[in-house]
Amino acid sequence: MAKKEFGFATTQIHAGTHREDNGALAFPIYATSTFVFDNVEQGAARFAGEEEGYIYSRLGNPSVTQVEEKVAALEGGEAAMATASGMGAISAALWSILEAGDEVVASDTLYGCTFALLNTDIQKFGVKVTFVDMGDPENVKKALTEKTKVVYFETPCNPTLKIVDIAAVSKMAHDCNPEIKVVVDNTFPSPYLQNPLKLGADVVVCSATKYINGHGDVIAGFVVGDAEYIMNTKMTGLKNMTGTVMSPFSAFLINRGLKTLNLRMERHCANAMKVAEFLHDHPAVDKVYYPGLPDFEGHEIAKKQMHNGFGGMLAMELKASRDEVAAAINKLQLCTLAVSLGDAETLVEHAATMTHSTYTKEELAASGISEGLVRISVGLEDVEDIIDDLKTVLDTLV
Ligand code: 3LM
Repeated sequence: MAKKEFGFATTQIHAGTHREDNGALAFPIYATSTFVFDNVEQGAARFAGEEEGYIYSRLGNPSVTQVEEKVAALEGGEAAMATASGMGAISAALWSILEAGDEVVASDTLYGCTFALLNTDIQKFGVKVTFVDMGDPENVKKALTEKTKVVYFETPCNPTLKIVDIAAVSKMAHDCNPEIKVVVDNTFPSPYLQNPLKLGADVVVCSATKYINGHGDVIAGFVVGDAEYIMNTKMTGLKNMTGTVMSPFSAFLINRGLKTLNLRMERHCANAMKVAEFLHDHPAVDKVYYPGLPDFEGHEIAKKQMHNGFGGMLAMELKASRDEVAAAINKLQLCTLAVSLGDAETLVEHAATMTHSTYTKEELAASGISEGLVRISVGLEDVEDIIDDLKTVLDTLV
């Protein structure tokens, strides 16, 4: 693409595009595991890093490079690394920074598998993790030590939508030690709504399974950061430690999905705001978690750092027992009972027994994830139809 800096919509369509010799408009799927060398000298030069060019698709593939360049441009990072899943991105990002004896300060409210990785699996290798409520940045300050290498959080958090002040936490971490990597999971907002790197964070990780792809047909992830960190993470975290590379077919689908990211996010945000307002006023609903509601804790910070809207994710607590909640959501007709998020379809799930079943009862309570919390990924359907479906079910609880 030309050097001029384009707007978001132009970037999501054109960044990373290298027209191939045959002129195909859609970027091809390079379904190949390996690449042919002209001679032994060329192969050796590529392995030695003395000549640019592809070697083997675990180390790089043109279809994958293309979406890496696109996502780096959308997040405002120097470089990106594509992975086979969001968890692949998170684990590769962390494995390549941490070693035994290091410490992580992590948010207490995280996607369930990320929590499991930090709460159990990574600790087997001698890494200490301290979980804090990052709704108050002062808690981060108190937890930092000279051994802290990573500060890790999501914002809005999964599933309570708690907001963490990216600029404040990044400054606190870097004031303590400029070498600390502040790693932010940007899955919920997507790069259209929030760019943590521009707010002081060092690394963005995300599940591209969600809004980035947007069509519920891919599992994928990205890590974005400065060129040196991404090169190191590719060479260690991805190539050697996890091997969780993105397939060329997933890259093709993600490239296609990304071309409409801003349009989809605008509709997700508009629909979610209307659903949140409806739920807020419904007598069966005890509490609505949506950063766009003026009475939501964290609304002012969300307004500051989510520059294009408050996203498509919300959660609610009902004035009903856990069993009544389950019976009610079983009756939904249009809204679909499924985990995951960011798809065209509205998806509803019960966090405590599904996405966050990796938390014990006590850990759920400590993180403010109530047993009755129902999470909704508001889709792209006509919002009146989504609200009608929810109303029919909620009215039975009044
Ligand atoms: C979910 N979340 O329904 P993959 N970071 C965040 C996420 O929400 C997720 C990941 C990383 C859900 C998946 S639960 C079995 C389904 C904030 C995933 C991990 O590896 O691409 O699934 O991303 O909340």
